[in-house]
Amino acid sequence: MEKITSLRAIMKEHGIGAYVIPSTDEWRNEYTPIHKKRLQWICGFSGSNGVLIVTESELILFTDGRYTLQAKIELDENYTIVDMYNPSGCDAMDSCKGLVVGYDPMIQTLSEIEYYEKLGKRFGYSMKSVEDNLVDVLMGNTKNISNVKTLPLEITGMSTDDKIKAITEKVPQECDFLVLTSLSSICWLLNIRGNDIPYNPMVLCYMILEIKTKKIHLFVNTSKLLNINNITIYDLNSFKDHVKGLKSSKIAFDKKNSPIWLTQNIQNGIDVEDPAVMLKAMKNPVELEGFRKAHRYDGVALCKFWFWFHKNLEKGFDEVSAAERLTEFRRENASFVEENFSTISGYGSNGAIVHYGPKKGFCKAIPSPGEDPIYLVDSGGHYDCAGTTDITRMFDLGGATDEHKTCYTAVLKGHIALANAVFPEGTAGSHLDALARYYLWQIGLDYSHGTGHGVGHFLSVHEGPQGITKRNNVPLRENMIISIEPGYYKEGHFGMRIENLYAIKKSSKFPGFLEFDLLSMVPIETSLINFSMMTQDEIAWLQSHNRVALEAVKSNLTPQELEFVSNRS
Ligand SMILES: [Mn+2]
Repeated sequence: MEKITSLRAIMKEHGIGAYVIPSTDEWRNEYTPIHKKRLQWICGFSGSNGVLIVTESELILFTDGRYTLQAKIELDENYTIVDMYNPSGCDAMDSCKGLVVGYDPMIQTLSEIEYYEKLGKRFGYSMKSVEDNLVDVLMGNTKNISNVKTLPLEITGMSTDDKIKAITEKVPQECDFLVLTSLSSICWLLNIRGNDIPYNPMVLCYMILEIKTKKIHLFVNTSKLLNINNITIYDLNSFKDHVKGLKSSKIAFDKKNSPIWLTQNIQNGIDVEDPAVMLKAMKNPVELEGFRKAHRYDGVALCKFWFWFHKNLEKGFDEVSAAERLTEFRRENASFVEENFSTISGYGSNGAIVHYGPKKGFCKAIPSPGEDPIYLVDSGGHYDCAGTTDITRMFDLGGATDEHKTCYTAVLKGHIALANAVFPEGTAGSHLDALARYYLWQIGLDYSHGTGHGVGHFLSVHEGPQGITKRNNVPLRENMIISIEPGYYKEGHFGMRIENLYAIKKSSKFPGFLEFDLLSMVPIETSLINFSMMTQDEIAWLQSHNRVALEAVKSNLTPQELEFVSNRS
């Protein structure tokens, strides 16, 4: 409570009665670097999604259903814990009645502050932008040094010069500058990577581009000289002063996705969609080749893990040690860099928790009596060859019931229906989403997450703008990468999800049409299938899928591993 007491004193100095502390950072990272974990530092809550409102007398933590239980364990009785997605959850803002509520404008976006202000009208408080981050004032020195490396053309397939040229063409002619605040956009554009953030090989930075001269001003804390034309490097902390120094120049920036500070401080702003987003979503041939290579490497690791899992069932292990073993198999490949999210290793009822992350000491032993005999593993890796993978498979521990098989088969049929789809150019993910759900719907089942997401090239595993969801209206285009991952979750029992990544390519059958091209190289378990539910075409798809995947990995498997995987698929 000492930290909270000190914070309240600083709040008073700044003339605010409440302060907003989100779990995310200035770049909206889901995985925040350690020195940006302000929420955890101030109160001890370690969940990846939360907002703490500190008033003079109260402490209110908003989080989602994944973390409410964890919050109760990590926080004491002084905290009120609120489920942020519960419709009545915002009633807790009544505690701010009559107060001035401060926030850090580099962390919050315009739409978030508009939402707080809307609630403020209802609950009688007002919002105030506070330039200094008050938690940073207490934490002291929070400067990090970025280890920046540049990627060669053999991996990126496009030089920074060419990328800069391509994006400047997308910025309105009258603009003098373009300000970029998205890490994945900047890292892609400059062909740089780093290790500031867990799971995402990016560097903490901002960028200002002079449109006419194509001069690059990069704000990053590094002592390295970067071999990039036209670049000047500045201290990360000087970004705001530089923007202010541009005064009446015409400055393009993505208003919706940038810190609200830019909207508040740029006099002559022009709202543009971040021009790098669409360009980086459509992979070039070199990037696609990197993806294919990474998927072959990753398939080997998954197949070895699959064999290991079954061979060690008798001895037993747990969800965490299984996830660790999978990482070791990935690490056997010299090109493996790191995982791109924390492995979801869920056995039985834990498989039904969509974002489950096992913790040592709290996870299930495998096998355990009374558990449903299904194991779900969703994981992915970054490889510096370079590519990014994301895959979900289920393993059968033996003794699956008709219900398990019916659900697994419905999920698989949905996956196949979508993966097999041929669709006209201009089709968006929202048009295709129902294909993956159709067979589940016909037996009264569904899943509450999206069906597919874009994937970054050695950046972030979740990348827009495309997606296969009920709401995503971005047309799917050739050379985009997307996941297909329908699932079904029976709370308290089991979870099912079959996920592959695909590249989108021109249809081989019809001009003007597109189709999916398989990237993932991991056979699909067949022992959980109810074959009487499958059509001949579906069986043919599955056989071809498993044959292609096995062919890609077999030379790197031992005879025992190969025999095992062949028998299971
Ligand atoms: Mn995924």
